[in-house]
Amino acid sequence: MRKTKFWLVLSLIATSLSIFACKKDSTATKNPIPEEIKAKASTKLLNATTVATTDYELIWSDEFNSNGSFDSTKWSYADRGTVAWNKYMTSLPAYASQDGSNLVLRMDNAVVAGDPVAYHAGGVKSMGKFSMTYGKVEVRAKFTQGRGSWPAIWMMPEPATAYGGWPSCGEIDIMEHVNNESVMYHTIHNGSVTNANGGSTASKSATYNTTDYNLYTMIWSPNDIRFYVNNVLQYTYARVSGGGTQQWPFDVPFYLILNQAGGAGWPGAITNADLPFSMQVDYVRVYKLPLFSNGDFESGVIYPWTTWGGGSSVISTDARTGTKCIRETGGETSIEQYLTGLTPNTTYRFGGYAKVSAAGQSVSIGVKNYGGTAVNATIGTTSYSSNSVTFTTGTNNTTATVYFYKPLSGTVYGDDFYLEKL
Ligand SMILES: [Ca+2]
Ligand SMILES: [Ca+2]
Repeated sequence: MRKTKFWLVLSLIATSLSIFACKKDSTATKNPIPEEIKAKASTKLLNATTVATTDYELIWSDEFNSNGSFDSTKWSYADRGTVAWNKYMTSLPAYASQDGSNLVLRMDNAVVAGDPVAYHAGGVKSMGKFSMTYGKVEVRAKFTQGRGSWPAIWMMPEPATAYGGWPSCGEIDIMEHVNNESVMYHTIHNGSVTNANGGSTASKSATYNTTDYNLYTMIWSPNDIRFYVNNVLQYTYARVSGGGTQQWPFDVPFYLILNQAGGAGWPGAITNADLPFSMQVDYVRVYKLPLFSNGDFESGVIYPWTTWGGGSSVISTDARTGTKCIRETGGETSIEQYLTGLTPNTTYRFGGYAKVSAAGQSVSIGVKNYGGTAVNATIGTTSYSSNSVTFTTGTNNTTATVYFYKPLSGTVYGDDFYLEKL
């Protein structure tokens, strides 16, 4: 579906003039499952009645630690097509197989009897077997460089045309790399950012470790899509209020594609001396978003809360616990967190701790858009005290918005917000 990215050709020419060493490393390193995955049962329980709402829960993964064919319950071959990325795809097992530690996707110019194309490349997709809306995707992978190479880790919608043909349907490119560049790319495609040549204005390059594995992470929430390399945030593509599905077609299921490609489109022609190309994928892990997170602000950022009024910041004084809290100052100010994955017809409690800077001020803890009338509770103490609201989701409601709202002037502080399923 992707088209030639002419917009980058000039920079690619410039890059290719300074040719980096072509890497042909293929040594696999087994990566153990981290303790955080093994112990995904939450250690963050606030009390006996609190559900594990603050952790990412692993919902789908492939560690690729077998030998031979990939797991056909999770993947199928990426089909050969007529566009740049898929014109050399093959279903020959030698181009997409496991080596005991990795999924290995290869590309070379070997002669294949009965299939006289110049190159063969391997790729897999989870279409029809796994797709997701919102969550976190982690892919640990390494790949060779080479003139004409184009490995990619990306996602497409399922069904494909929920919002029309490409690019209106949307595309999430978690990682793409071309040729011998020292950077890889995170890119969003949709009807707003993709131009007639197939290039996108929503694209960001990031350096990566060119000689080893890197961890590519994408966190997709109803508010934005965030891309990380080795746990460092590199690019955020935000939903624009009122932007419609042309700007945000990202509220339907998307499936995963892992492929080695090349020889057409963005990277241009292959230099055969640089073959074979390969990508080794150590694992793919997919998590659902926490119901609620960053209630203690120890992350140092407001995300995934959103703000309005402009007077909100995470500060390193006045914390109730830990070292950080949220401060709201100036006029009318609020932070909100959009919750997804709630259970319909279920009662929850949202609460937290707050204090105001002077007697007579107040701040509200509340919930709205859950299928019932908005509810809130106020705090007006000059030292931290708690309050909470309970709400019961509607028959068809799985979302809600919780907030911490200051209606007037003055300064207030909040910390240790929590969500409980009652
Ligand atoms: Ca592995
Ligand atoms: Ca705190």
